[in-house]
Amino acid sequence: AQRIHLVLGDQLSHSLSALADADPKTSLVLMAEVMDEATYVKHHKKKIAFLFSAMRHFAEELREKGFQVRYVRLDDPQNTQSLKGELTRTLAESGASAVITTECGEWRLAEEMRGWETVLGVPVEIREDDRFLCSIEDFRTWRKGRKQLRMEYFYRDMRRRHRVLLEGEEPVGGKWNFDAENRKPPAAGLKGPKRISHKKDQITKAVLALVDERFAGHMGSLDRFDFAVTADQAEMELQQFIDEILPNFGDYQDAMVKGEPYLYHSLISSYINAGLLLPIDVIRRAEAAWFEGRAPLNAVEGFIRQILGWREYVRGIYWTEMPDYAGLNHLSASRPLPQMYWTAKTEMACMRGAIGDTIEHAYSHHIQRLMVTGNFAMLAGIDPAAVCDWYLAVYSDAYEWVELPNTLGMALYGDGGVMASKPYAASGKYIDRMSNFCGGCRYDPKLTTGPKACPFNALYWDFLDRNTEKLGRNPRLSNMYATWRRMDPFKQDAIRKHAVRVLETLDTL
Ligand code: FAD
Ligand code: DLZ
Ligand code: SF4
Repeated sequence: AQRIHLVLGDQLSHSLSALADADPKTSLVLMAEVMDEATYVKHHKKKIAFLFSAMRHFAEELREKGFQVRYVRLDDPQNTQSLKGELTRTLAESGASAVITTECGEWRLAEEMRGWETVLGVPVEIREDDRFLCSIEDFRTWRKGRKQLRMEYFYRDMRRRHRVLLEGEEPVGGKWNFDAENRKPPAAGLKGPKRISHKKDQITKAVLALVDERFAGHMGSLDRFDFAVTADQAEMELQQFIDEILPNFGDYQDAMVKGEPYLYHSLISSYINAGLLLPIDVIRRAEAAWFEGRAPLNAVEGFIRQILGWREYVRGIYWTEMPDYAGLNHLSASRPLPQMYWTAKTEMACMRGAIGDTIEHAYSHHIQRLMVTGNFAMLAGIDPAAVCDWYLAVYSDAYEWVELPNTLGMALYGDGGVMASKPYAASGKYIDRMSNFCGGCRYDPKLTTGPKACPFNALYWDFLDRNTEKLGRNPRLSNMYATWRRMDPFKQDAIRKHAVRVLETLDTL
């Protein structure tokens, strides 16, 4: 072979730029399962199993298309366990004289890649990842000169640029954003539809055995493994979503129900992020469902906004803010991550539910990530680096380009307002309104102090009080600060004291 085309674990798309000119005669496609990538954080077992199985299936598909593929398994005795090591070995054994790849999703690896040409001694071409709908350069241009970055304006530009849900130059339905119609609390007895569980083939079974053996100390169990591991299977899930689930997506986007990890969410983030589905295809399918009258606009617009808006926006923020972004800690939070994040052992029913889903499925839906585990970490002043490492490890869709802005910026306000115009801080009252967790909880969302008080409540006021200097002038918090200031000083004092007790006993809540 003359050229090596390196395909990473989250680049499993046949249209990948690194494969654009791959030629069965002169190209060698390299894919490698390596400990470096599997352990830079302790990824959830299901995340590793999903990726390894999807990688092995993708390699098979490439072989069927006639490509030469060198696929290095984790337990291959020759495996150097690093991407650089595997490239070095492959170059030496194949005599190839160039490497081609697609830009990767994390700064740490992108930095390393910039040095590969020197280390490997051959040209290394790093191509743009054109599966995204906004290039990093376009995002840089978009944000230039803007004092405040807001997703909404970026999203409108993306709608126009890709001509999505437009009538001439205007948004269909007369509004760009139907978010106000996407905040229904769950109706009593709300249950999500039954999801597809894919049959495990020999490849998946072998991967599950490997992961079970090699990653025993990582979070999660492999007992039930339902993931799609090929583009065809991911397509089945997308089809089910568009036909049966999307019509309700809008209404229940922010709802939380005990024992219902998925509700009306799409579960496609792991597939889009790994390359099994392309964002533009997903968007067009949802758009068609509206044009054909199969789903209401608040659902379709809300869903498209997540993918064409938020997903591209956070990626742009990541690459234009890194590397400093990862070290930001605007609220100087420094407490260690409570043990409950690893065990789900807590009497707080909402935390037990959200973390329990995470341990079981390597998934928890957006509002649980943001308003339960994220909100709690922010209110309790947990060290953002520890929180970000947790999110990066435990979700099957987590790569730093998407995890970091969502966690540090959106959930923790650790970037001081680059991502969000105010902290997404909320007390137990919000969780009580949007979920049915509180009914089965040892704590009471209506109480702020005393042994039965919901820990979110005192922490909420204490968080505002503690951070007055940094947050007190934010106009979007002025009502809350006014309420706090009007409160009887004895009550304020009792709340502060209760918050201290909560913070001292985080591991026993
Ligand atoms: P749906 O609710 O069905 O949404 C549809 C799609 O929109 C998703 O598949 C995803 O591709 C996209 N999307 C929705 N919200 C976001 C968002 N905020 N940012 C980027 N894309 C979005 N998403 C990840 O893909 N990887 C992560 O590591 C990740 N970490 C997060 C950490 C925190 C603290 C928070 C608050 C959110 C995080 N998200 C992350 C965003 C979001 O929670 C997930 O994309 C979503 O829960 C995935 O489930 P779904 O496919 O069922 O999504
Ligand atoms: C997440 C992950 C894991 C667990 N394992 C591998 C691997 O063995 N080989 C590989 O090429 N990629 C893996 N990945 C995905 C990479 O970590 C991902 O490509 C980078 O973090 C950049 O996004
Ligand atoms: Fe969560 Fe508080 Fe409700 Fe318990 S009472 S479920 S801790 S919000």
